[in-house]
Amino acid sequence: MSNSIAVQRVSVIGLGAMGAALAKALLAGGHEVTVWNRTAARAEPLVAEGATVATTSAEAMAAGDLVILCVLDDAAVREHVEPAAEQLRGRVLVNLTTTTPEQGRSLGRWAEANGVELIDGGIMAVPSMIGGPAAFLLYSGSTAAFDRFRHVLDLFGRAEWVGTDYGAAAMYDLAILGGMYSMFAGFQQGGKMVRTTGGSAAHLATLMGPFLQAMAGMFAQYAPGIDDPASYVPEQSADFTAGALTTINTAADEAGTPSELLQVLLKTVPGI
Ligand code: FVH
Repeated sequence: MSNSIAVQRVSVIGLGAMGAALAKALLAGGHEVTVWNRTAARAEPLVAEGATVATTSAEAMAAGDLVILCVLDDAAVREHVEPAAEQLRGRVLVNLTTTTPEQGRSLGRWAEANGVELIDGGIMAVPSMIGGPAAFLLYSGSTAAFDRFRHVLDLFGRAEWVGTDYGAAAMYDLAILGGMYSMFAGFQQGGKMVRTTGGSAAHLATLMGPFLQAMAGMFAQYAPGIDDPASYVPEQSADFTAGALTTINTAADEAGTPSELLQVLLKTVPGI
């Protein structure tokens, strides 16, 4: 390991598929890693790679200057964090568990009341991507803590700071996932439609994929319509968009593959 990067004492609580990948990245980065998991056997492969295992989650928290939580949900986070206020005081807690923004803010209030510096995070990767070039993670909350430990967090994937609102990382995370699920719902609907003409979803995938990639390149052009609608001049009018969606909706009805999704999309056209 390079002398320019200080070795940190990092604890990882939760060794499911994602927590184990995070712990491995920390070990590969040369840090002193303490781990804990509710089902103890899941810690064994990491101990073989050099991690120290703690016998309780509170013991693991006390062992790290940086404490990373990656458990199932907010309820599991609170179950382990609240009784360990003493062990966490003065430490930096990074919660990479998926939660809602309000749950992130509530944990932020708890952290401030208990002398804990909180960074709330969202992981935009699957476990096999951790540490690779395509992974990025969203962080919000304590700027000082983020600046202090950014070099460690960068081991997981590109660290993207989104603001001091403890709920911001979760909001960006869920916004991105919402876009992803909308895209898959559109592909599902399109696949049903082309099959009525003797086509296939497999063929559609080869056409829709590159087209949507090109369309995603236009997000930046559309962003002012949301950030500053008063001064935004759309490339295509609301009437054009509503007309296109009406035609798609009619085609779906004619094909016997009607979709509430298309009707909902029509309702999202501004001014229609
Ligand atoms: N896996 C993924 O692709 C996604 C990518 C985006 C972010 N998510 C979030 O990461 C959190 C953990 O996900 P995971 O993939 O590691 O999930 P599992 O493999 O199912 O492991 C769950 C771990 O949580 C532990 N756990 C559950 N309940 C409790 C509890 N009450 N107390 C302590 N630990 C608990 C569980 O322990 P065990 O079942 O092994 O004893 C696992 O360590 C999650 O928020 C994703 O949304 C991953």
